[in-house]
Amino acid sequence: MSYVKESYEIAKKRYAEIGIDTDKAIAKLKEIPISMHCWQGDDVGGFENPEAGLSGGIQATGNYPGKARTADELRADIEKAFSLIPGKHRVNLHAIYGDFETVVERDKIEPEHFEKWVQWAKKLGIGLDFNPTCFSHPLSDDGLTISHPKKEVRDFWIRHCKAARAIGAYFGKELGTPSVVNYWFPDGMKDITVDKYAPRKRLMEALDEVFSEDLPKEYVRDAVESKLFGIGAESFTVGSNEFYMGYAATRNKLLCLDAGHFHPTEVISDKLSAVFCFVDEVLLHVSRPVRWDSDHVIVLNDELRNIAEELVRNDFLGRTFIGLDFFDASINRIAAWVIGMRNMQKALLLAMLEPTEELKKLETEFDFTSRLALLEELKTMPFGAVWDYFCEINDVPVGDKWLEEVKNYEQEVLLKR
Ligand code: RNT
Ligand code: ZN
Repeated sequence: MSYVKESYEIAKKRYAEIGIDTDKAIAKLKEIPISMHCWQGDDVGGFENPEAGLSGGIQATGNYPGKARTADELRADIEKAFSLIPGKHRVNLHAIYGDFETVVERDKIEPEHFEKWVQWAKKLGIGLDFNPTCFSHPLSDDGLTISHPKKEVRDFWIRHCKAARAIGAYFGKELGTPSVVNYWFPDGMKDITVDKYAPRKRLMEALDEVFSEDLPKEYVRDAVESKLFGIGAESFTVGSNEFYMGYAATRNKLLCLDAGHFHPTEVISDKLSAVFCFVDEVLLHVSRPVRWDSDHVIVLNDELRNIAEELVRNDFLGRTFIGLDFFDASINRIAAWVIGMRNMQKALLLAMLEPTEELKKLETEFDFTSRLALLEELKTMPFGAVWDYFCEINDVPVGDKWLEEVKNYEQEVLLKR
């Protein structure tokens, strides 16, 4: 018996003492797909126009070598990352990541530009999610896109969003699993804004137009994503949290909560139980805010654990689509994916290894002493042994062994680009 299995057997007994079945927890964890965002692989550059840079209130910093320059390279990198992450997951694409042979305007993108992604997803047996790209474009230079005062500009972005939605529906139909299409717009203003109502009304009307066609839920789900501020849009954001909370609730859309899009002491873990009172389904953009940046690689910190706890404790997993959203160009990009994906899974597993019913009972009995004592004792339970075993039985490296593989791939593939 390997020491991983041996440690697991002991851990299993320890958890059994507090009424937790570790075999059940790891079986459940295996069934939770996480949508891995393609854009960590190339710093949100895309393949529409290799010369164009990232703009629109978001910024990738760093110049670590080896980023994917083509869709084929990106697919190879994603496969490498997936080979180091336990379970089966999904890939989240942006509209600028098509296999374009010539320059295709954003309002002219078609399913055919994403056919190669679909063939690839079929080969891997995974689902695909999608996003219109409403930044890094001449028609986003004013800082307003779909809420722009000029009708021609608004109409362009409406056409782009409709085209993206059709591609999502195509993914859903082809792959037999609904594609979550997420709409985020950088629209906002740098300085004191006089009229905040007009752009918000324009955003509302434009979105109603984007969603005017009824598409089957089995193919596509629409999600809307709020933000507090962006670089160059420090004073006003059209698509604020209140705006999209109201929009999602009244239009029966998914609300996308990005962990990096709120005031520094505000956390999405606390919002989930409120949002789920009024909205059926939620998309998560799990991310990590640091100062001005909302997109650092996620680490296993308190907030990540709290998000997972909320999902598990309240049985929200069936109503939640978990996606990641970060982009760090200063470290190996494949490692960034692997660290983030594995951390999300660790957080979920930790939450599944909690005796929630018992804790809830203590809380209803107002026995806050026992609640605190138990929560603190849980922190030193042998979680690591369960996680290692989960990796081992899912044929991915245990512990930091995955890093060796990333370093080899860096030598053999990334540094030759
Ligand atoms: C930006 C939003 C958005 C993007 C991606 C690339 O602040 O979080 O989700 O990060 O669409
Ligand atoms: Zn996001």
